[in-house]
Amino acid sequence: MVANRLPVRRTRGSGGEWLTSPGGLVSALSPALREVHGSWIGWTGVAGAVPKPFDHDGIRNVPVELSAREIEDHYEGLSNSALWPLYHGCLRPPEYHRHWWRSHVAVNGRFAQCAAELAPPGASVWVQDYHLQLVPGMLRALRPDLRIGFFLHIPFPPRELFAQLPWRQQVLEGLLGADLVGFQAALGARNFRALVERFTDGRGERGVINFRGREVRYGHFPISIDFEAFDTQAHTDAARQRSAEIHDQIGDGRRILLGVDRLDYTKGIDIRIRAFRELLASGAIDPHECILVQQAVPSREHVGAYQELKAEVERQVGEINGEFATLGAPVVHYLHKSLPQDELVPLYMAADAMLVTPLRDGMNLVAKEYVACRPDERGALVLSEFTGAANELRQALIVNPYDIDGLAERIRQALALPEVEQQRRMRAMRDAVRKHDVHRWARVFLDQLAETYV
Ligand code: GDG
Repeated sequence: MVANRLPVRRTRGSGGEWLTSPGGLVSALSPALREVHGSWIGWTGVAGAVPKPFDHDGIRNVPVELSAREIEDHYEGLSNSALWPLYHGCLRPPEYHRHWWRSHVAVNGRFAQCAAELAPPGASVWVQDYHLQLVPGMLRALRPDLRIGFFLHIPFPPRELFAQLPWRQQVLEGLLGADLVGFQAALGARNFRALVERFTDGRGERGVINFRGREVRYGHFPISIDFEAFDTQAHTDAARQRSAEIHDQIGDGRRILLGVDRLDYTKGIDIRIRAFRELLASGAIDPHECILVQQAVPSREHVGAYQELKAEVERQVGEINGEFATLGAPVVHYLHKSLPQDELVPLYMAADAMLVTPLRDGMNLVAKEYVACRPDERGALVLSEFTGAANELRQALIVNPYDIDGLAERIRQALALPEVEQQRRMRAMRDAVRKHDVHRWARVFLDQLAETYV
């Protein structure tokens, strides 16, 4: 496995102990990796010298070093200020700097070199996400014997946007080094084929691209969550009790709207708060009867666009509470921190309506986690049509988040949804996620990779 981050974090500084990171990717891929005594190559998240490879929880962790300069240029720069906004529909103007690109090439080269040295003959290597799109091509050049998979977790943009990337050909050729390239949605896969045909000498048929005498398969593999794990946790007494406590803390009978996101401009947090404010202002929602809890995990705090978003969201929260709160009873509870998993699950369980309103999102796991945490078959999901999850969770209240009136109306509907209707929709969505969980996602991708001809 080759990913930007290792599947472990250090508790405190460089002397702390390693803990497995929470998250679907780690829990989906770890069992398969353990079985074959595989290695996970990734960055530790801090600058400078890295520890030697070490075993943790049955997996060999192989840290890759990034200097402080490379974190600025490759990670915060090229990855998160060029590729991230470009791939998310240019919600912020991408910036292109040649020194960022040089650093990006160097870092991708280091990951590829590390994989080339480590992989046994004929092994399968699975590369993850937009930070490492050059790795498949580089690795193929070093180790033509390997079977290489690549999965992109974010949307793959259409030609009119991707074409602006000064290094479009290098990126496409990097991806074409893989035997199998996976996307979250069919649209991304179609964009990939069209771009390959426009900017490289690759030629496609359905699901296969012929590139310089090799066959590169591509397709969509919508990622999912560990349904069982969330569902099991939601059945525990501790989670039920905590969920009841949250209701008590918030006040008698008040309904809870919930948002859970990384604090990212793709997630539509500001739009959601604006729609909520309009509902309060028009009197459609009574501030004594309903509150919004917005959990916002700090993210990419050194990138300017993220600092601006944080300031804007905090301004909005201040304004709305200033206007509609009463002593001891805010209308928006804003948490800017990462909550432990055993706090997140009760929050999902307590929410009368979950607001998932990204302007663009590869999948959105939060939407799937919410339904997995509702064995009571209660609650309503308001879901942006611009998420990958909307392709599967058809019984959500689907919304165009750019339409503020439409969004406000959907929130109102969610709060008014009759119990039988909540149950009908929730049951169908839970079935969908239960069937297509993250284990199945990994299995389908790896099976298809195993069938590719090397
Ligand atoms: C990228 C793509 C794609 C959130 N707050 C807390 C917390 N979280 C966890 C959630 C969820 C994860 O973070 C967020 O996942 P998303 O899918 O919603 O979004 P991205 O971070 O943007 O992920 C996305 C995903 O990759 C996978 O391919 O779906 O489209 O953008 O799991 O639960 N977890 C804890 N405390 C929090 O406060 N423990």
